[in-house]
Amino acid sequence: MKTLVIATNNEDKGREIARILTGMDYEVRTLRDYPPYPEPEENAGSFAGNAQIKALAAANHTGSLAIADDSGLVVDALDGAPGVHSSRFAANDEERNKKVLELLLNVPDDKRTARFVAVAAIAEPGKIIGTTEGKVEGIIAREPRGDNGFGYDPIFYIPEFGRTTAEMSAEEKDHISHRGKALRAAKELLEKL
Ligand code: ITT
Repeated sequence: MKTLVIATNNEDKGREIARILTGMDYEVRTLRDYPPYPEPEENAGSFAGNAQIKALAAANHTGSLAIADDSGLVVDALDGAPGVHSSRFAANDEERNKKVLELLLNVPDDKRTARFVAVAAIAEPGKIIGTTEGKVEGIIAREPRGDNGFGYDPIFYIPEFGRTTAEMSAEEKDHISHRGKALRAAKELLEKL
C-alpha cells in the first residue's frame, strides 16, 4: 500500500483532513511519524503557493506522497485580511477572534461578508502533482458562538444554516466546508494516481 503523509502541524486541521480522506487505498501518516521535521517558511503570499511549499517540503522530507492544506479566513471589510496570515493574526484562537470582532465593531451586517478558503496541494518528492481549492461563504458574527471546530469557527456564521461553523457537527462542517470541498477534489486526484 502507498503511503500518504498529511503535512500539517495543526492537530485540528490534521483531524479534519484525516476524516475527509478516509476510505482510500493509502496508508495515512502524519509528520509526527518522521521527526525531526524542519518546517518550511510559508512565504509565498498566496494560499496555493503556501500549500505547495508545505506539500513539497513534506514529500521531500519523507520520500512519500504528501498532501498539505493552506487555508484561512478572508474578510471583505478588512480587504481580505487575515487571509494567508490567519494562523498568525494574534497570539491564540480566542485573541484572533476577538481582534476580528473588534476591527468589525462598527461594520454593519450587510458589510460583514467573509469566506473560508482552502487550497490542498499534493506532491511527490521534487514535484507538485496537483492543487485543488474550496470556499465557503458566510458573515462575521457579532460574538463567538459554539464549541466545535477550531480557529475562527465560533465567529463564522452561515445565514443559510442559522449557525456558526462551531455550532455544526464535524460531519455537517465537512460537508459544506472549504476544506471538505478542496480535499474531496484532492481525493479524486489521488484515486486516479
Ligand atoms: P499548518 O500550516 O501546519 O497546516 P496552520 O494552522 O499554520 O497549520 P495555515 O497556515 O493554513 O495552517 O493557517 C490556517 C489558519 O486559518 C488556521 O490556523 C485557522 O486560524 C484558520 N482556519 C483555517 N481553516 C479553518 C477552519 O476550518 N475553521 C476555522 N478556522 C480556520
